[in-house]
Amino acid sequence: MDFLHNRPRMMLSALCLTGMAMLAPGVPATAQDAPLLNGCSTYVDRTADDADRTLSWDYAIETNPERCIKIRVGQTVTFDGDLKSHPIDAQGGNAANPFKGAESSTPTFSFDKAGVFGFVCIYHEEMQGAVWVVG
Ligand SMILES: [Cu+2]
Repeated sequence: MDFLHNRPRMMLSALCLTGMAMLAPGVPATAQDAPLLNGCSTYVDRTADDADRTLSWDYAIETNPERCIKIRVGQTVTFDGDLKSHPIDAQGGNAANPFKGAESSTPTFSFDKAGVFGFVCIYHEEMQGAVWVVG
């Protein structure tokens, strides 16, 4: 009888341990699953300190794998191209998108929060992509 009485408590302990493992401290969800945004599902990894984080910003970006780029918090992405002909704006993803309202003001964007941030050319919707920022 005592054995049966103790069983629910043992099961509860097992559930608690499972829950703690799932919360894995220090690993944000964004570091695990590539986000789907603006046709991006796989991302070129440019998280290394010496990686090239400059995109050729012209019509060819439509088929350039670099339009889906993965970086780390604190890194920047530079758009090398004619920002007057191809002004940049935000398109989807997490809030506080650095591309929001950018237009042709700056070619270099800083990312100080983890998440995914979509971008698009205001004149050509096929020019779009996403920056996946991991912690
Ligand atoms: Cu354009």
